[in-house]
Amino acid sequence: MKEKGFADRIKLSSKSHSSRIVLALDIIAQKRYQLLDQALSMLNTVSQYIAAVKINYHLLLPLSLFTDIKKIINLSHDHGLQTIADLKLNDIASTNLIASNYLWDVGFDAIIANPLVGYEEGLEPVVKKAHEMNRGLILLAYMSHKSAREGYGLTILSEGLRQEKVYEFFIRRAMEWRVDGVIVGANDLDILSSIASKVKGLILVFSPGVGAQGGDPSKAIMAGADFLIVGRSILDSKDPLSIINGINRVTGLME
Ligand code: NUP
Repeated sequence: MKEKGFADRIKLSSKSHSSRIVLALDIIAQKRYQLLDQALSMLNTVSQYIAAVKINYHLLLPLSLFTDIKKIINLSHDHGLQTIADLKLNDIASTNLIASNYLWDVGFDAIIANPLVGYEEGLEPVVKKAHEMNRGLILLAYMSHKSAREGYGLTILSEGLRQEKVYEFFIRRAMEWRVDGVIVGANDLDILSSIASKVKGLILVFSPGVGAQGGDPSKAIMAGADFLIVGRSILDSKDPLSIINGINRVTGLME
Protein backbone atom coordinates (compact mmCIF):
# COMPACT_ATOMS: atom_id res chain seq x y z
CA MET A 1 0.00 0.00 0.00
CA LYS A 2 1.25 3.51 -0.86
CA GLU A 3 2.58 5.46 2.12
CA LYS A 4 0.30 8.36 3.14
CA GLY A 5 1.39 11.83 2.00
CA PHE A 6 1.85 14.84 4.27
CA ALA A 7 -1.71 16.14 3.76
CA ASP A 8 -3.23 12.84 4.88
CA ARG A 9 -0.80 12.52 7.77
CA ILE A 10 -1.59 15.96 9.17
CA LYS A 11 -5.33 15.34 8.80
CA LEU A 12 -4.94 12.12 10.78
CA SER A 13 -2.89 13.88 13.42
CA SER A 14 -5.52 16.61 13.60
CA LYS A 15 -8.25 14.00 14.18
CA SER A 16 -6.32 12.01 16.76
CA HIS A 17 -5.33 15.10 18.76
CA SER A 18 -8.69 16.85 18.21
CA SER A 19 -6.93 20.01 17.12
CA ARG A 20 -6.32 22.21 14.10
CA ILE A 21 -3.37 23.96 15.73
CA VAL A 22 0.07 24.04 14.15
CA LEU A 23 2.26 25.21 17.02
CA ALA A 24 4.83 27.79 15.91
CA LEU A 25 7.62 26.67 18.25
CA ASP A 26 9.21 30.13 18.25
CA ILE A 27 11.02 29.79 21.55
CA ILE A 28 13.04 32.75 22.80
CA ALA A 29 15.31 32.04 25.78
CA GLN A 30 17.43 34.29 27.97
CA LYS A 31 20.43 32.08 27.24
CA ARG A 32 21.00 30.23 24.00
CA TYR A 33 21.82 26.96 25.78
CA GLN A 34 18.29 26.97 27.27
CA LEU A 35 16.54 26.91 23.88
CA LEU A 36 16.51 23.16 23.30
CA ASP A 37 15.29 22.24 26.80
CA GLN A 38 12.60 24.89 26.67
CA ALA A 39 11.47 23.70 23.24
CA LEU A 40 11.29 20.05 24.35
CA SER A 41 9.53 20.96 27.57
CA MET A 42 6.89 23.06 25.73
CA LEU A 43 6.38 20.19 23.33
CA ASN A 44 5.89 17.69 26.14
CA THR A 45 3.33 20.00 27.76
CA VAL A 46 1.15 20.58 24.71
CA SER A 47 1.74 17.63 22.38
CA GLN A 48 -1.59 15.90 23.03
CA TYR A 49 -3.60 18.94 22.00
CA ILE A 50 -2.00 20.13 18.75
CA ALA A 51 -1.77 18.69 15.21
CA ALA A 52 1.72 19.74 14.14
CA VAL A 53 4.83 21.69 15.05
CA LYS A 54 6.36 24.41 12.89
CA ILE A 55 10.00 25.34 13.37
CA ASN A 56 11.31 28.71 12.25
CA TYR A 57 14.57 30.68 12.41
CA HIS A 58 14.11 31.05 16.20
CA LEU A 59 15.44 27.50 16.50
CA LEU A 60 16.80 26.69 13.03
CA LEU A 61 19.53 29.32 13.28
CA PRO A 62 20.89 28.90 16.83
CA LEU A 63 20.46 25.13 17.19
CA SER A 64 22.33 22.39 15.46
CA LEU A 65 20.27 20.68 12.77
CA PHE A 66 21.30 17.03 13.10
CA THR A 67 21.50 16.92 16.90
CA ASP A 68 19.16 19.49 18.52
CA ILE A 69 16.52 19.98 15.81
CA LYS A 70 16.53 16.23 15.24
CA LYS A 71 15.59 15.72 18.92
CA ILE A 72 12.64 18.10 18.52
CA ILE A 73 11.51 16.33 15.36
CA ASN A 74 11.87 12.88 16.92
CA LEU A 75 9.92 13.92 20.02
CA SER A 76 7.19 15.41 17.79
CA HIS A 77 6.99 12.17 15.80
CA ASP A 78 6.90 10.11 19.01
CA HIS A 79 3.80 12.12 19.91
CA GLY A 80 2.27 11.51 16.47
CA LEU A 81 2.78 15.12 15.34
CA GLN A 82 3.79 16.36 11.89
CA THR A 83 6.74 18.76 11.57
CA ILE A 84 7.06 21.75 9.25
CA ALA A 85 10.23 23.73 8.46
CA ASP A 86 9.42 27.41 8.06
CA LEU A 87 12.30 29.07 6.26
CA LYS A 88 10.22 30.33 3.35
CA LEU A 89 12.59 28.85 0.80
CA ASN A 90 13.29 31.53 -1.77
CA ASP A 91 16.42 30.97 -3.86
CA ILE A 92 17.74 29.48 -7.09
CA ALA A 93 17.08 25.77 -7.68
CA SER A 94 20.52 24.42 -6.77
CA THR A 95 20.51 26.24 -3.42
CA ASN A 96 16.86 25.34 -2.73
CA LEU A 97 17.67 21.70 -3.42
CA ILE A 98 20.63 21.60 -1.01
CA ALA A 99 18.66 23.36 1.75
CA SER A 100 15.57 21.19 1.33
CA ASN A 101 17.62 17.96 1.22
CA TYR A 102 19.09 18.78 4.64
CA LEU A 103 15.58 19.41 5.95
CA TRP A 104 14.20 16.14 4.55
CA ASP A 105 17.25 14.24 5.86
CA VAL A 106 16.72 15.49 9.39
CA GLY A 107 13.11 14.30 9.18
CA PHE A 108 10.87 17.30 8.45
CA ASP A 109 7.50 16.33 6.96
CA ALA A 110 6.93 19.59 5.08
CA ILE A 111 8.68 22.79 4.06
CA ILE A 112 7.28 26.27 3.51
CA ALA A 113 8.48 27.96 0.30
CA ASN A 114 7.93 31.25 -1.51
CA PRO A 115 6.37 30.74 -4.98
CA LEU A 116 7.77 34.09 -6.12
CA VAL A 117 10.96 32.37 -7.32
CA GLY A 118 8.97 30.37 -9.87
CA TYR A 119 9.30 26.78 -11.08
CA GLU A 120 12.03 26.39 -13.68
CA GLU A 121 15.40 26.97 -12.00
CA GLY A 122 13.45 27.88 -8.86
CA LEU A 123 11.32 25.42 -6.91
CA GLU A 124 11.02 22.64 -9.52
CA PRO A 125 13.53 20.18 -7.94
CA VAL A 126 12.09 20.79 -4.48
CA VAL A 127 8.53 20.10 -5.66
CA LYS A 128 9.66 16.92 -7.43
CA LYS A 129 11.70 15.64 -4.50
CA ALA A 130 8.87 16.35 -2.05
CA HIS A 131 6.49 14.30 -4.22
CA GLU A 132 9.01 11.47 -4.56
CA MET A 133 9.55 11.30 -0.81
CA ASN A 134 5.90 11.73 0.26
CA ARG A 135 6.80 14.95 2.00
CA GLY A 136 4.84 18.18 1.80
CA LEU A 137 5.37 21.56 0.25
CA ILE A 138 3.44 24.58 1.52
CA LEU A 139 3.49 27.82 -0.50
CA LEU A 140 3.05 31.34 0.81
CA ALA A 141 -0.06 32.72 -0.89
CA TYR A 142 -0.98 35.77 1.19
CA MET A 143 1.04 36.54 4.31
CA SER A 144 -0.47 37.67 7.59
CA HIS A 145 1.30 40.97 8.14
CA LYS A 146 -0.07 44.37 7.16
CA SER A 147 2.21 45.05 4.21
CA ALA A 148 1.44 41.68 2.60
CA ARG A 149 -0.73 43.79 0.30
CA GLU A 150 2.41 45.52 -1.03
CA GLY A 151 3.54 42.25 -2.62
CA TYR A 152 1.01 39.43 -2.43
CA GLY A 153 -1.88 41.88 -2.88
CA LEU A 154 -0.64 43.67 -6.02
CA THR A 155 -2.67 43.52 -9.19
CA ILE A 156 -0.69 42.12 -12.10
CA LEU A 157 -1.16 41.48 -15.78
CA SER A 158 -0.38 37.79 -16.07
CA GLU A 159 -0.12 35.54 -19.13
CA GLY A 160 -2.78 36.40 -21.71
CA LEU A 161 -2.91 39.92 -20.26
CA ARG A 162 -5.43 38.84 -17.66
CA GLN A 163 -5.65 41.11 -14.61
CA GLU A 164 -5.34 39.28 -11.34
CA LYS A 165 -3.90 39.58 -7.87
CA VAL A 166 -0.47 38.15 -7.09
CA TYR A 167 -2.07 35.80 -4.56
CA GLU A 168 -4.51 34.52 -7.22
CA PHE A 169 -1.55 33.81 -9.49
CA PHE A 170 0.20 31.97 -6.63
CA ILE A 171 -2.91 29.87 -6.01
CA ARG A 172 -2.90 28.79 -9.67
CA ARG A 173 0.76 27.84 -9.26
CA ALA A 174 -0.04 25.88 -6.09
CA MET A 175 -2.65 23.88 -8.05
CA GLU A 176 -0.36 23.30 -11.05
CA TRP A 177 2.51 22.18 -8.84
CA ARG A 178 0.15 19.97 -6.78
CA VAL A 179 1.52 21.20 -3.48
CA ASP A 180 -0.04 20.17 -0.19
CA GLY A 181 -0.77 23.50 1.41
CA VAL A 182 -0.91 27.26 1.11
CA ILE A 183 -0.36 29.91 3.76
CA VAL A 184 -3.01 32.60 3.96
CA GLY A 185 -3.10 35.11 6.81
CA ALA A 186 -6.06 35.02 9.19
CA ASN A 187 -6.30 38.80 9.30
CA ASP A 188 -7.88 39.49 5.93
CA LEU A 189 -10.96 37.30 6.07
CA ASP A 190 -12.18 38.25 2.58
CA ILE A 191 -8.94 37.11 0.97
CA LEU A 192 -8.84 34.03 3.20
CA SER A 193 -12.35 32.97 2.23
CA SER A 194 -11.82 33.71 -1.46
CA ILE A 195 -8.67 31.55 -1.53
CA ALA A 196 -10.13 28.82 0.68
CA SER A 197 -13.19 28.46 -1.58
CA LYS A 198 -10.92 28.01 -4.62
CA VAL A 199 -8.70 25.30 -3.11
CA LYS A 200 -11.17 23.48 -0.86
CA GLY A 201 -10.69 19.73 -0.96
CA LEU A 202 -7.53 20.09 -3.07
CA ILE A 203 -4.98 21.98 -1.00
CA LEU A 204 -4.90 22.59 2.75
CA VAL A 205 -5.09 26.17 3.99
CA PHE A 206 -2.75 27.07 6.86
CA SER A 207 -3.54 30.35 8.51
CA PRO A 208 -1.13 32.30 10.72
CA GLY A 209 -1.98 35.64 12.29
CA VAL A 210 -4.42 34.72 15.07
CA GLY A 211 -3.81 35.92 18.62
CA ALA A 212 -0.62 38.02 18.75
CA GLN A 213 -1.22 39.40 15.23
CA GLY A 214 -4.85 40.19 15.96
CA GLY A 215 -6.77 37.52 14.01
CA ASP A 216 -9.68 35.56 15.47
CA PRO A 217 -9.41 31.73 15.44
CA SER A 218 -13.08 30.90 14.95
CA LYS A 219 -13.54 33.53 12.23
CA ALA A 220 -10.49 32.16 10.40
CA ILE A 221 -11.94 28.64 10.49
CA MET A 222 -15.35 29.92 9.37
CA ALA A 223 -13.63 31.68 6.47
CA GLY A 224 -12.17 28.32 5.37
CA ALA A 225 -8.81 27.80 7.10
CA ASP A 226 -8.04 24.12 7.73
CA PHE A 227 -5.24 24.76 10.22
CA LEU A 228 -4.23 27.69 12.40
CA ILE A 229 -0.55 28.47 12.91
CA VAL A 230 -0.21 29.85 16.43
CA GLY A 231 2.91 30.90 18.31
CA ARG A 232 3.22 33.76 20.78
CA SER A 233 -0.28 33.68 22.23
CA ILE A 234 0.46 30.11 23.38
CA LEU A 235 4.19 30.42 24.13
CA ASP A 236 3.95 33.70 26.04
CA SER A 237 1.02 32.57 28.17
CA LYS A 238 1.45 31.51 31.80
CA ASP A 239 -0.99 28.72 30.97
CA PRO A 240 -0.36 27.54 27.37
CA LEU A 241 -2.83 24.66 27.69
CA SER A 242 -5.73 26.94 28.52
CA ILE A 243 -5.03 29.01 25.38
CA ILE A 244 -4.77 25.83 23.29
CA ASN A 245 -7.95 24.37 24.77
CA GLY A 246 -9.73 27.66 24.16
CA ILE A 247 -8.72 27.61 20.48
CA ASN A 248 -9.57 23.91 20.09
CA ARG A 249 -13.01 24.52 21.60
CA VAL A 250 -13.96 27.27 19.16
CA THR A 251 -12.44 25.78 16.01
CA GLY A 252 -13.90 22.26 16.01
CA LEU A 253 -12.62 19.35 13.95
CA MET A 254 -12.04 18.88 10.22
CA GLU A 255 -14.78 17.04 8.32
O1 NUP B 1 2.33 34.92 6.61
C1 NUP B 1 2.92 34.40 7.54
N1 NUP B 1 2.77 34.87 8.78
C2 NUP B 1 3.38 34.31 9.88
O2 NUP B 1 3.18 34.82 11.00
C3 NUP B 1 3.72 33.24 7.35
C4 NUP B 1 4.34 32.65 8.44
N2 NUP B 1 5.07 31.56 8.26
N3 NUP B 1 4.18 33.20 9.70
C5 NUP B 1 4.88 32.57 10.85
O3 NUP B 1 3.87 32.01 11.72
C6 NUP B 1 5.70 33.51 11.72
O4 NUP B 1 7.02 33.61 11.25
C7 NUP B 1 5.62 32.81 13.07
O5 NUP B 1 6.54 31.73 13.11
C8 NUP B 1 4.21 32.23 13.08
C9 NUP B 1 3.15 33.10 13.73
O6 NUP B 1 3.49 33.34 15.06
P1 NUP B 1 2.58 34.23 16.06
O7 NUP B 1 2.29 35.52 15.40
O8 NUP B 1 1.35 33.42 16.35
O9 NUP B 1 3.46 34.36 17.26
